[in-house]
Amino acid sequence: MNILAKIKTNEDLRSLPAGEIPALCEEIRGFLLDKVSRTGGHLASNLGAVELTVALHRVYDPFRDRILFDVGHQAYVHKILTGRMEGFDELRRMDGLSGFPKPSESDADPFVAGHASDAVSLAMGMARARTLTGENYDVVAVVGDGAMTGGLCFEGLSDAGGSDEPMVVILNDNGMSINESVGGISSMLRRARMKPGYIRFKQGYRKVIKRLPWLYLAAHKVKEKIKNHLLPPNVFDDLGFYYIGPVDGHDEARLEKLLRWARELREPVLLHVVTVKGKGYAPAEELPQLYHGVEPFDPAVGIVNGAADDFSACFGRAAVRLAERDERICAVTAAMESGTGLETFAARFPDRFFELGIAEEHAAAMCAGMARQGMKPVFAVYSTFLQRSYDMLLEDVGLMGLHVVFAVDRAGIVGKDGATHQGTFDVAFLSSVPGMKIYAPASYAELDSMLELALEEETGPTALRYPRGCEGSYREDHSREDATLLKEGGDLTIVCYGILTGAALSAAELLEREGIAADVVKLNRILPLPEETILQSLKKTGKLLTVEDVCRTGSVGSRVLELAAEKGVILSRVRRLDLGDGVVPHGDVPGLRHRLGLDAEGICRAAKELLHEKDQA
Ligand SMILES: Cc1ncc(C[n+]2csc(CCOP(=O)(O)OP(=O)(O)O)c2C)c(N)n1
Repeated sequence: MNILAKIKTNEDLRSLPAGEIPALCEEIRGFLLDKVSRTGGHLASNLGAVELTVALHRVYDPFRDRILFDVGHQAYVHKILTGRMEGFDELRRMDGLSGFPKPSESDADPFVAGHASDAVSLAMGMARARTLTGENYDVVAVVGDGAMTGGLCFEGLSDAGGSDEPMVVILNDNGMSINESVGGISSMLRRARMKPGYIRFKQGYRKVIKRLPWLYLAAHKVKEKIKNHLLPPNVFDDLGFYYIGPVDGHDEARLEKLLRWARELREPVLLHVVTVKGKGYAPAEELPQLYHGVEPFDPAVGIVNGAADDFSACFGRAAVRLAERDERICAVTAAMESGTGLETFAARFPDRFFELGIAEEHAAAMCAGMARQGMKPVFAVYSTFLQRSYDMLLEDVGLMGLHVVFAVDRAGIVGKDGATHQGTFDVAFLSSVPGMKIYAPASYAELDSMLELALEEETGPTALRYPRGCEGSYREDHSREDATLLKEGGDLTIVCYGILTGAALSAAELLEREGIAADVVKLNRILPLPEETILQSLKKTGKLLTVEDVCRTGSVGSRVLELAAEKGVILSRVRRLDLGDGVVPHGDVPGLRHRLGLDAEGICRAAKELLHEKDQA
């Protein structure tokens, strides 16, 4: 680490002799592999973006200029080069360095990032602000070919291309999203990458033009004609961008030159950079999807794939089982095929599997179209990314009362990806969709049979929310009841659902040892609320403790309070254990639950506090 250790400031990096840059890039790769293999994190994307990020930091000043990494999972090198190298020992750990850009961590991070396809819009806003205030800084958006499959990205590109705002969009094209990039945009990029005739022409052209710069303007028009002839129509040109590329994204010196040129053009420029995801670590180059996001592993051995069973895998199995007997069942994903456990479904029913790219809005609307024509679509999607589909949930699915099933994976606290990825808002927004039903499986058995219920017995929009990872101590199956009184006691009512059921039961046992008897009411379905079971218990105890891993607004706890008020059930004491405003930082899931009081100990403590409070009634 001789060179990297010397880079303390952006000035140090800029003044490094060009001859030392390849060695610096190798050191950065070594550092990334060493650290990320210990902590876990996004590996392959960062290995592929080393030269690009170094070039960006030699051309731009990350503290003055605004460099926006789309998604932001590929910003590790940016963190290393902006004074956060030391933090990598605690990457993604509680109170440690975030795995995504975070302005509270550094002024070099202009925005909280984590959801795809927004960087061009953000950059456009910043470019306009610059024009309006007359300030002087450059704006750059780095967007992967995966992120470019998102509709929002094209809204931004359309606006930017039609404006005269100087800005540079760098398309980091590695042919991969988490899995292979899909759709027409990715085919277009593939064709652009594969046009050697044009690249050869451009190389020759560049040599000539270098010697005769006065020829540039006249030659540019001719070049555009030749380019249009040799290349298929380029959507970026058509949108109004000055398109440069495709170029080798691992040739740092060349990237620097092109970035300087792009900056000087003072118009919207799209620089198309071709990189290799996982570059420099053979196993990651070979299987970039496996090394996209990793748990700790031994780099000498590589990832040994002994994936543990989890809710996603269980969902995938159930979907296959049900699709075997009903040809109308289709599975839909927005770029999360492996994450949502749909690999077997995709292989078994290729005609009924639809991977749409990072296109959650399209996915929800597309499912509505399918359902309208008699199919049974299941959209498997992470809770946090389903936020993108809210309007389609309301308009296209809800108002039409269509039978679309939403398999809402990663609901609740997801852990190390942090605030942008926590699934804390789904209960609130799903509850406002007309006609929506929400199931909350707490075990694999419940997920399996609730998916069956959702597909075979429900009719309108139906969601199942389940967490990241494995089932806990609760393994039962009460899917056929709306709510279940799991434990009986007269002192207070604990209302729980989903993965926190185990903790609520353990808390009730801890309370029992102290002579406190709690009713534990488990909701198997949280929308509509199973009113009868809840009211029965509340009438008996008059004291309510709700336990859930969602934001308070629109929570089950809030709805239970409304229910009690409407039905005239007087509660003397109330406590809602939840995630407040829904913003939960990164960290390991058990650690976060402990800190937030959502483990057995915390629930027990809350129950005791509740019982010792003065009566409200
Ligand atoms: C709205 C949204 N949907 C899904 C994701 C999950 N996701 C994170 S990275 C990624 C792939 C991004 O691919 P690309 O932009 O090409 O970057 P690469 O990792 O290939 O460098 C996906 C689908 C997300 N972050 N945001």
